[in-house]
Amino acid sequence: MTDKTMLRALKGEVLPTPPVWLMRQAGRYLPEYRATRAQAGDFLSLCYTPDLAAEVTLQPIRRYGFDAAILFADILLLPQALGLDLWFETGEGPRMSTVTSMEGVKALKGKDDIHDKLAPVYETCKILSRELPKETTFIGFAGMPWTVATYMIAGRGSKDQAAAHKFKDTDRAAFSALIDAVTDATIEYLSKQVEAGCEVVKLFDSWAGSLKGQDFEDFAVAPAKRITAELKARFPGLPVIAFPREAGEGYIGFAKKTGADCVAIDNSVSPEWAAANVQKDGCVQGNLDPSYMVTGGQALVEATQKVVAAFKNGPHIFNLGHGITPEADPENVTLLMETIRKG
Ligand code: 1CP
Repeated sequence: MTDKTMLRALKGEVLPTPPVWLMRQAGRYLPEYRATRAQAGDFLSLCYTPDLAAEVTLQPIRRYGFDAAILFADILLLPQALGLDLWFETGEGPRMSTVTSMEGVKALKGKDDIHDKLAPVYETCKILSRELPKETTFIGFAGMPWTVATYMIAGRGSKDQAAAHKFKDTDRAAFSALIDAVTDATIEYLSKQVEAGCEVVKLFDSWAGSLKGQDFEDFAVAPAKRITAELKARFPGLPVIAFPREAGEGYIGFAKKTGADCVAIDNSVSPEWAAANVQKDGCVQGNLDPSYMVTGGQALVEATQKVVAAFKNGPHIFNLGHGITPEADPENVTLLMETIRKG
């Protein structure tokens, strides 16, 4: 049996204190992150410079002793490797060239032609698998096809994913071909991360909540199932965490339907609801509201205790319901860790 608490929870063990890490734990709320990002020059250079990407991955582990580290990269590197242009507008967010037709899908690179561009990411994985503390679990990740496709279709982030819904509803064949192309490439990308030392993979479907009914089954559940099955065939025993964010009722049965070992839960549902409806099938991760990391105080302590208590009878990995924000106070993360670890 491993002494890595996160791997134990993923195997279904109920631990006296849940393992903990935070989405976006390497990020702008940390002064040391801002310094390394300045050294890199810009965000994409940081992602593609293995020594610096490894350094920012390690920073929150050194500061807080989280039980897991997540590879520093971004879900949008994969579409870039598939041939799209990607850049970040200062203060606004990602921008990329778009795919809006079958011709556009056909013009993408093949699933086996992505690795030259992504080689620095695999190098970051190799550095981290050597340098992480022995008790720290190393998580690789990718965006899920629907979420990645929303950026490829709109060329940017959007609140309602309207452009992607329009493409899906007007040219289902081309849209499905795009989802298949991203699914195939994601399997190859994650396989290389695992070969380079990642011990767990997390599938981020940040915009799954806008898929309803059969669309949720076809474009959130089915790709997660295919990616999970193929990775587990290649790497028997590899734990997979799925995060169909804001899926609501869609969280129910998601692990069984996809084969994922753990379902990450956002904070739009209560931990009590998630314990009763999702944790009954296995490990869950979540789901403190990230805003407590900004506001702190006794409210943070009580909300944290409430999450820990709600999930204490089953396998649980403590996390936020979404990424920690740049406005978070690093001291509040210290308070969070003290609250969880003193039990
Ligand atoms: O200015 C900066 O330093 C860039 C901010 C930033 C960071 C720190 C971006 C831009 N990406 C990242 C790293 C990142 N992104 C990680 C690794 C680090 C960690 O978790 O500690 C991961 C796992 C992601 C995943 C990611 N990127 C998602 C899925 C998770 C989620 O937050 O929902 C998404 C949707 C993205 C796209 C993206 N990248 C960056 C931004 C600002 C965005 C969101 C754009 C939008 O709102 O649509």
